[in-house]
Amino acid sequence: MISASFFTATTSLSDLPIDAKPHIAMVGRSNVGKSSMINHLTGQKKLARVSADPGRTQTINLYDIEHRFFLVDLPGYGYAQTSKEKRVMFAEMIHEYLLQTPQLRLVLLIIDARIPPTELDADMAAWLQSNGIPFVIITNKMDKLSASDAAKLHRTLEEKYPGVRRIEHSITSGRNRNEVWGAIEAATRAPARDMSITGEHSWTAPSFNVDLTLPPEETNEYVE
Ligand SMILES: Nc1nc2c(ncn2[C@@H]2O[C@H](COP(=O)(O)OP(=O)(O)O)[C@@H](O)[C@H]2O)c(=O)[nH]1
Ligand SMILES: [Mg+2]
Repeated sequence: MISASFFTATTSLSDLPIDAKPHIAMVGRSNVGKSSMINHLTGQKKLARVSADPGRTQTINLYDIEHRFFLVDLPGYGYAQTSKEKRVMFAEMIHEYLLQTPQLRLVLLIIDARIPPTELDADMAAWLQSNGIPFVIITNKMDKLSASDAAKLHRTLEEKYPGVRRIEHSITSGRNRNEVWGAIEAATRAPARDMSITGEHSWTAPSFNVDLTLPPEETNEYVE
């Protein structure tokens, strides 16, 4: 078992811990599976609140993982039922967090495999790229896709995001859970962000070719 616990929920960057523990953040549209991902990765079904009605997470939520690093659940973007003011506020909060958190090592950009990448997803990917923030694209809910649709999605994403690492993922089937852990673990070992440089290419992307540190019995054992 991985020891994981809720650490804090806040809307203000000044409330975030100032220690050096790395942050790994999840971004993506509402309902894409960010909170589920935290539960799935930690094997604790009730750690993060998963909801049938989207747009619930309105704070920056930190989860402490083995006192080594934080998984960070950010508010989802693009949920139409949220008021315009709130959407703008969330977007500002997310951008501010991503730009100003020295401990941030990696963003998991989670997209819904069933829905072709939306404009908001594309905007987020472009924004991360232009700010030199390392990210991987996780196509979640792959269990909902036929083999031919999966092949189509693969081609679309290859074209749209050349050179960006992608992980095909499903919480329901447990597919590639270890690969996500591998990316996270590698990122936690990457050098700290240099906050003195801003703008394009300010930050060296962590390398991902690091072995998993999880014991083998942890592999894909999650069942819903
Ligand atoms: N079929 C399927 N459903 C998923 C998967 N991941 C998440 N879900 C469901 O998607 C819904 C939204 O999940 P949630 O984690 O609350 O999304 P969030 O808004 O991004 O935090 C929930 O009903 C989850 O059970 C997956 O891989 N496959
Ligand atoms: Mg959520």
